[in-house]
Amino acid sequence: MTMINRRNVLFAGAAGLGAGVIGAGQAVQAQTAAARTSLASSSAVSSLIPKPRKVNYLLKILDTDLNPDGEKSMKALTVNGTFPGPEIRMREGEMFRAQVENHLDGEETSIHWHGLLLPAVMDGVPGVSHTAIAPKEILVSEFPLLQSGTYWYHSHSGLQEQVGSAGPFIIEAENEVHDYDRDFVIFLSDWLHEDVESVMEELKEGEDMMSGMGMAEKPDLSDVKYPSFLMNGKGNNAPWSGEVSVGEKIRLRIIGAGASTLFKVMLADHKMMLSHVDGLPVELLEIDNLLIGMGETYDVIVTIQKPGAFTLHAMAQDGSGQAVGVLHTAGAAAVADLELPVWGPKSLAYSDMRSLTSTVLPEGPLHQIDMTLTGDMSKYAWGIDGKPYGEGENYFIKEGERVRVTMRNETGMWHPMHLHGHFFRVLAPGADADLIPLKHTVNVAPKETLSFEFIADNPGRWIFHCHNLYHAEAGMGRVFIYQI
Ligand SMILES: [Cu+2]
Repeated sequence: MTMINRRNVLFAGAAGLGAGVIGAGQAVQAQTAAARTSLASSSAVSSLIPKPRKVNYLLKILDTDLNPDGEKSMKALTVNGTFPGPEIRMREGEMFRAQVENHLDGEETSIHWHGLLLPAVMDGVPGVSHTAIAPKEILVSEFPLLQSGTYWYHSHSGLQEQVGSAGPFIIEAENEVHDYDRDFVIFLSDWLHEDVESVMEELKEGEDMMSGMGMAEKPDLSDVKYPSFLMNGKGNNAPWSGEVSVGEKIRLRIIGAGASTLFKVMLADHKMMLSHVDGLPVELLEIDNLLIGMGETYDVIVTIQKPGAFTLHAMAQDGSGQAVGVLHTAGAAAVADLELPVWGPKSLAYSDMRSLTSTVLPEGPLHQIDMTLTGDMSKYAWGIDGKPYGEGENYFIKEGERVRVTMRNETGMWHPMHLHGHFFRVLAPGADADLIPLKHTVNVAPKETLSFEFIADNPGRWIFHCHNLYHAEAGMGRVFIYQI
């Protein structure tokens, strides 16, 4: 009591007298006490703020020899020595930290977190969000997980994704909407028996030969003829399998990780209930099969109907082959049926999918962007509006705008167009306009015109590109740049 009274008196006296020497000293003392108080209280508060669990993943990009189909050992580029790379499994709301190390010999690399809502500088795209990771260098990224669902990661440097630099990224939901007992990740990819750079060269060389011969544009289902398709990194010589029980509800987290292959997927003897689209939950929808483009993810829930072994078929869209896996009950041999299946009548369409709540965008100024997806197999000059990435105009948008993009695909191929850092509404004809599910990748069919819209709410620079790796490498991409 005595101390406080004396200090108050002295302080009051100093204030009354002006900046006297003694008074000033006392004032400093008082301010220091106040600062201590406020520091003490802020640390008391911060100790009350819940700290999200932070998990670090050490991801080493390595030169590795792989032989996933048992036919030929190939020089691959892996994350931690395996293909697919390690499964990242986190929970919604946690902090994700990745330490990506480039152990390659003289080659740059990168890792992009596909479908994640993150700060632009963490997006992992050389030349857009940051510079490439040089040999012997480390890039640390850290961001909170604002969403849940099935995603993946892959290199965003050249053609590295084709040769193994990719893996699943699963974020379990705080509150799961749809009931299931267990999940399996189904990572679908295509695999080469020749050097990927020479495949790209062959595609480009086809150009001169074909244009020289005056060949007209032909319909194209695929760019590259693949010797093998893989499910969870396994070929048909030793397919992936998972053991299940009758009555069990199995969630299949299907990831379209082909470099240039769309897959048609079905499970023998079972209907599939579509449950999630590009990571996010949707209304359950019963289907027989679905087409998944590069960069898309679909989750389906299947209820195991009877004892036995059931082949999960993922046929390359051009019919040139399939990846297979087996769900089997105990005691049933995990033997895959390598015949192509009867697909069943109900195929998934964008217009069928319904989100759980309205996705109608808030009112706001509309920024319309029109683009034409251009190119053909004979010239192999894929681009937008006839120009490749780096030559065409980028798209300048402003935070808060409602952006609508209309893509006119004048080519004979599918283009799964992927926008980083955002989810959008695909304005598919016939869709329930209120309940259009949010996606980050939209598969545009040959000769189709399709629009999507989103609110510009994640400032920075974001790449938008075809997720056919060879089309992207040839130049089918642009950057969305937020202007201030
Ligand atoms: Cu494309």
